[in-house]
Amino acid sequence: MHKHQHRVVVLGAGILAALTYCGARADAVAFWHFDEAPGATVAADSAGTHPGTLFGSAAFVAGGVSGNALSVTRAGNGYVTMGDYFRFVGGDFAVVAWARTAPGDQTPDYFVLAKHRATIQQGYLLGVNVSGAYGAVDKAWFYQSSQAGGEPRSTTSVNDGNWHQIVGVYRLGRYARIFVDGAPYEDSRTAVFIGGNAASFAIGAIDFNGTLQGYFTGWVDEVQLYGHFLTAAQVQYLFEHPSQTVIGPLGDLDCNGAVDFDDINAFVLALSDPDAYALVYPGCNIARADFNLDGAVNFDDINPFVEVLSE
Ligand SMILES: [Ca+2]
Ligand SMILES: [Ca+2]
Repeated sequence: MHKHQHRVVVLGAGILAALTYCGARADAVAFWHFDEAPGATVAADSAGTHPGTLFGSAAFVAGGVSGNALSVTRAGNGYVTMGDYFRFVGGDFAVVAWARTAPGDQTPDYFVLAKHRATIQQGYLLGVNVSGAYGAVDKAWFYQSSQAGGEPRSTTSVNDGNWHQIVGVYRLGRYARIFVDGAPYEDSRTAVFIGGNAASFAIGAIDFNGTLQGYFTGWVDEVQLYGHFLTAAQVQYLFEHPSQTVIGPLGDLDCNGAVDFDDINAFVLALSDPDAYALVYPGCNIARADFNLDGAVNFDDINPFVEVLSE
């Protein structure tokens, strides 16, 4: 690894000019803005092909973190479901949501989003407050098919009545992390293998043996799913730009779906000779080398790239 790091720095010194790219493509697999008008019953997916259907008390309301938002109540069995998609078994993924509760609401078993069948250790979810031995009062947590205690928990309290960005990032064989309101991450746990299940993916509900039940009272907005990890800088960017998306996975410069040492040569080529990079890796997005998200691929991206490889 030291040898590889050395090569990055030395070959990177050959850069003559910084490359500026444009038109970065959105790589989210799903994105629900919940900007529909009050009275509508379907939430459009602006990034993919999985609209959500509103049930019970679920409704579009004004006052979201960006445009309108989704309002649900547990008493009214309100939730939105997209069906059995987004299992994210055997790979990296990230879930991004904005949520808001009434001030001081410590009701247990609040689920902002979930792909989980109750009582079976599989799937994933973003929770608020406690749920059995999982989670913590006032805090957000990211369930990753682990036993209690294996779920990263936020340090920030998220039930103060304000909007909070809650992000779970999962890297297979590495870590599961939770972010609240941008970078840095607030907790990190060893990744557990995500167990697949047939539960419907839902906002504000979890599955009980095939039947969804509303388990959140509050507001949810700008929910995004990614089939790759997000960096802390990307989470921070989304915190500052809730209605936008980011690309990824950053660092996969040879476009084989993994971010590892095999990307070092391609990264060096992207930095030193963008035209040659485009020829060698046709169809690959060179913006995956822009780790600090400043619109340029240059020296400043080397250290964050090395960090992603090593952590
Ligand atoms: Ca919105
Ligand atoms: Ca950059």
